[in-house]
Amino acid sequence: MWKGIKHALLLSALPMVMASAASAQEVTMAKEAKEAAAKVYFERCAGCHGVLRKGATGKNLEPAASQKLGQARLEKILANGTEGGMPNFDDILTKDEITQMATYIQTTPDAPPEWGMKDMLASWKVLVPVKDRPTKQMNKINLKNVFSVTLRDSGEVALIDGDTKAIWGIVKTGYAVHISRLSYSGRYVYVIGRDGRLDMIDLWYEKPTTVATLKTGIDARSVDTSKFKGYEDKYAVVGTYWPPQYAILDGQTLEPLKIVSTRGMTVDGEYHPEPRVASIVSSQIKPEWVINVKETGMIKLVDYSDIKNLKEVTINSAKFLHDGGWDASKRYFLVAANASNKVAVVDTKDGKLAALVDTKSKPHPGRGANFVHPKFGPVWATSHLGADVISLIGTDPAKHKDYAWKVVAELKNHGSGSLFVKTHPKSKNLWADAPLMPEREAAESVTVYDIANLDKGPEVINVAKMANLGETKAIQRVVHGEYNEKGDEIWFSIWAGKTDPSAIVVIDDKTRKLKTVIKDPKLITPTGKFNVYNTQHDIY
Ligand code: DHE
Repeated sequence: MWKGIKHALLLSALPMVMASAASAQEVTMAKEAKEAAAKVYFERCAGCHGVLRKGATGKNLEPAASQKLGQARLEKILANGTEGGMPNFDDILTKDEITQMATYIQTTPDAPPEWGMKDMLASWKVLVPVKDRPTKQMNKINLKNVFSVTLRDSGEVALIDGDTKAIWGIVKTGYAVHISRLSYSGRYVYVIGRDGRLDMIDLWYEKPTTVATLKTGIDARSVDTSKFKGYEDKYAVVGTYWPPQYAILDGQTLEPLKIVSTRGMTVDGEYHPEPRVASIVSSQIKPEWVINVKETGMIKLVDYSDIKNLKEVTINSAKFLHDGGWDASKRYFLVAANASNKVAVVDTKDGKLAALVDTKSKPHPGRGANFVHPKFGPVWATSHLGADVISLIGTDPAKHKDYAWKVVAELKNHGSGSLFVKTHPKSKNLWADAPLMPEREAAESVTVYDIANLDKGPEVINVAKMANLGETKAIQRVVHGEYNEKGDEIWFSIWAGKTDPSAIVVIDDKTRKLKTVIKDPKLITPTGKFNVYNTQHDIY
């Protein structure tokens, strides 16, 4: 029954999995209340705590753990959040929803159904066959400077012309759509929804047009494409949270070709039933994807040159793997193992773990930020969910051996609760947000450093004020900096409530002054922004 519904997850009617601990009491809820809470849990909580509530970025919420905290304490945590990065939900959920959720997480979790090849094939639609698609670009847009912008709560992406700042098109996508990635050629945008729906948008039409769609699972976060010479635009790969697996797809039509389960043993040697696929990146030096499995702490190097006889190298790292990016040379991939307070470094040339680097609490880099430090040489930066620190890690073992794979400097961020850092090869600035801070001023601001003069300290800029949207009850969280193609503008999203006005603030990178504010009633809860050229070429 999960198959037909995208996000109304009717957990209560499914068979129970085993009770998690003998000490836990059986907490029950009325069917309707449980269904409503299960839906909210899936939409708001499962990402961090897992469908089976075994914990990852968030804590274990199986009954034995949650019942120890008890109803009143759980309600308080849900309403106010915690210093450890759990957001406050009092401006998102009603009081009743918070009460229900506190009860729901004391009940026994239920396992959703599987999603295999038959389900995928039944959901697969090629809306425009390859032979009927344009053979040349049919619009005059500078495609390299288009931004695919997640409109989180409307389940859409806005394709914005980065030159004119006009919305070129708005395309319906999956539920609470998460990220966009580009085909090697830059022609196709692949957009993954949290409900596992993948949409493939062709930028060669007069208006951006969805040419194929596929439901890849029930819960998903990541997608990428094949980028190695000879495989350009050939494959796409999607990682799902539920079921825990990845699927290799035809890059032109999204036909599912192969599904690989990620269930198995953790780095501690224990079986995990829900090892979710977190970030995926595509190598340009080998026909290979780096697939990061959150709960097991295993990093898979998947060779796609022969998908019938698929070769996987499995690298032990640390738990729980989340997001990450390439170093400037694109040989090393750095990924946050956020619950271990570490960044794992994979050497994709040698197919080995290069290092596990200790960081402050819960690193969260997005794709990170690469620049040349005046003293330490090439470094990659991450900010943190659990600390007001931006860590710089040396990435050049050839010429700066003493600094490689060490935190060489820690810069102060204006808050913890940070999600993304950003710079650009042509920029002199390093930016960091802190949207999950419970305090309005911090969540609405960003920190910016002059890379050549880091000792000078940061400037903290209130970006929400620049947008001038007026007062809203919800915090106008400033999230996810993304550069334009030239690297002379940085764009930030203003992420408030679903019915609040939203905007994208475009800042002149050189002067750090407002350039323009993109406002439109159709820009509903913009969050991630993916510049075509920078995403296509992994520039960050
Ligand atoms: Fe994300 C990237 C998972 C919540 C915005 N997010 C990622 C990636 C993963 C992930 C695994 C890496 C994908 C890749 O590179 O292949 N995100 C999760 C969660 O599990 C989590 C914590 C909870 C959830 O329920 O989903 C979560 N993420 C959020 C948000 O609430 C954010 C801030 C707003 C939104 O739109 O949902 C958000 N996540 C993003 C963005 C990226 C991302 C913008 C891509 C960053 C980049 O620059 O590449």
